Amino acid sequence: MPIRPIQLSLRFILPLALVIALSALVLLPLVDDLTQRWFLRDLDTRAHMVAASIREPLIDYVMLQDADAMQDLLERAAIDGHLLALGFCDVAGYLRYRSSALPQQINCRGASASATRINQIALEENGIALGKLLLAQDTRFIQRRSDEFGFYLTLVFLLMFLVISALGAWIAHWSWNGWVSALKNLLRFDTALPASSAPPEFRPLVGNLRAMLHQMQIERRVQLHSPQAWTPQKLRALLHDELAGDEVLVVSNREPYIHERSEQGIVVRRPASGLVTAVEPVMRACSGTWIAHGSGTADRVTVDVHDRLQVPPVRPAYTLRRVWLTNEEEEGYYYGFSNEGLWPLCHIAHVRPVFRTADWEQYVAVNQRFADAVITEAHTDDPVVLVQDYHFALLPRMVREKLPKATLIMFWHIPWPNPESFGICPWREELLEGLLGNTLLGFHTPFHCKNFLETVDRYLETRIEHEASTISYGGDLTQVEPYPISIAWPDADTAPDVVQCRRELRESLHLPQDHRIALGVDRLDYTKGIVERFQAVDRLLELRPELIGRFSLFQIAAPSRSSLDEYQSLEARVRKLAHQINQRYSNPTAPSIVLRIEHYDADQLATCYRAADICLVTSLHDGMNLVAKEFIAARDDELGVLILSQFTGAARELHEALIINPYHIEQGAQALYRALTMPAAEQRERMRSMRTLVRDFNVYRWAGLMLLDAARLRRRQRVTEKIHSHSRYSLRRAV
Ligand code: ADQ
Repeated sequence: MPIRPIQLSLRFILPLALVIALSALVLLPLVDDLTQRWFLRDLDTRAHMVAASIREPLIDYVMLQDADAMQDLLERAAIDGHLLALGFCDVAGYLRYRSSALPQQINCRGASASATRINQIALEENGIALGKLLLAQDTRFIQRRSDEFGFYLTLVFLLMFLVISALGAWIAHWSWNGWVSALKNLLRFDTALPASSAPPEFRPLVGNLRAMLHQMQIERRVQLHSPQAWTPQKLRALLHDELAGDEVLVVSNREPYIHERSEQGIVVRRPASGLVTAVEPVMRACSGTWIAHGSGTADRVTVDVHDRLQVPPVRPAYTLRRVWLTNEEEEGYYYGFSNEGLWPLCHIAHVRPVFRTADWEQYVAVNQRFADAVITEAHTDDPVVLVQDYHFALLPRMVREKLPKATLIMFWHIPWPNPESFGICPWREELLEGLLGNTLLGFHTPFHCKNFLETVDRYLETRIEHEASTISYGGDLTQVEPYPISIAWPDADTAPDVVQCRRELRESLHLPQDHRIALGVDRLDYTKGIVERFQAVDRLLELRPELIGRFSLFQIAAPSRSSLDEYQSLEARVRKLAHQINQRYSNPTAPSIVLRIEHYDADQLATCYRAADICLVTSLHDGMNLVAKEFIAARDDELGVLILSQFTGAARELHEALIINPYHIEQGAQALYRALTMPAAEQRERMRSMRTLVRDFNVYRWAGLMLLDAARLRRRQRVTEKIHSHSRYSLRRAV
């Protein structure tokens, strides 16, 4: 028996032994006393019976004073059992007659001998006292019997102790084994098992235990894969070790390289997209296939007959498979349902979502087109498919139906709203069902995960394990986890000198060299709070007129979704406001707002980040916001101040930024002033801390953690399949 069950048994046995020993100590004298009293009572009864039986002749012989007859009668009566002897005392108290065995010490005044019980029974006839009959009985048998009784009782207690102990030890051992195996099942963390399948005594613990394990798993993941170690090499090694070279496919709407016709011929462009920024380094590391919409004017002429090409153009590392969409499809699926419906639905930015049936139909059809492309591109029946963003909520279930063994990982790059907000979508159930085709569903923050679980709980009949963060629906299990996205840490050696960047930027903008610059870099989108940013600058200059001509906001806004009315009117509003502010604070040295609505390439952006004094991120709602992290990564001089909206996912990580509510214009203005006057030492302290975080928690870690989880889920799925096929096989054999 292992040590633990022995200890456990002793815990039962020792108190039991103590209780039994105490009971014996208390009970044995009591029982002894009781039996003695019973036996004495028996002797008394017997004495009275003997007296009654010889009463008649005794009276006669007393009256006749017949000494011989009397002697004979007493001798005969004394033959019986325990009766030792008899005697007769006359009324004067004189011992007149006695059987021969009556001990000498006994007399009529009550003197007694040891181990002898004396009964004196009065004799009278017709009311006249004749004397007393003395009956002496041997009491030694009482002690003998009492000793025997005590012995047997002790034996019973001992036996009782042994039997109960053995039984207790067996029950303890048996329960221990039961608990241990029940615990083992729970610890195996098979979240597919409902809490109700645990033994009843464990049910209250299941939730806590699973939540604790889940937390431990997350912490272990973070600790084991030390963030510093996350590099493209490490990610490649992980893919090799954990996914054993399994096929990796990425699906996104936006392609990482767009070929455009221009006056100089065909040029390659990198889109301004946080998603592309994040996923591209991952694809470089794992050399899979990226399936995306071919949106460039020269895209068709740069692919092979299978619509594929190798990218990046300079040093190809993976395959880009382009999917073509008609104008009608793009209108309905991309502009309509995705960007007029889902985008405003998920961002609380006070722009109403628009839902049209025709857009929905295109969304379904295009999701099916991309799902078909995944199935065609997959060389195996169990690829790892990384689905990107809200354009493909239906695709995971579509792929799952054709490739049930595939591991589908989806990352939702934008926020997930609360159930009430999401509930206004007419196709909410279909979208949720589609998303639950995923093996793993990732969001930027735990808050978005919580919103998603609550939304599913509200609108679908599913089994949700909140502690484990899993949803079971139609036999599929979806794990929902936060994976805060990040950027690839730039190579410091290739970065241009900060002083040179400052000079170049100021020269290119025709600003004096000591001009203070706050930088804004965004897609031109109403969620980015560009209008609020301009208003903050307006207020700053109003409050601090000494800054006019000495400070400017340089806003680079990449045109985005420009065919939508909402975006067109935003552009008009942004242009108009910039113009008005520049008019208001008109100054010969510099405009207050320098607005460039254009796309910048990565090097140009890096120069701007390094040249600016401040980076201003004022999103009204943002899943993460990579601009904030890019700015920090670019500042190897450890200077510069980040002003960051509290409504970005990034604000949950970058605590050393100046966090503001972008709706509060004065707060924005104050933050700008504080940034402009912040001592270099404070800037360094804040920047250093944020740089450590962004460097360690980089995009390789983001992808690595997702892929690690996917590998774990994949292993579990394979084991489950094996168990199922084994049990099916055993069943067939049995039948
Ligand atoms: P976006 O809404 O596109 O991303 P963001 O995260 O800021 O927002 O990424 C924008 C990217 O585009 C950055 O890499 C930036 O450098 C680039 N960019 C912006 N303006 C540019 C310009 N004028 N020229 C060139 N490049 C420009 C979505 C979500 C975010 C989430 C990302 C990643 O809305 O919340 O952080 O996906 O998941």
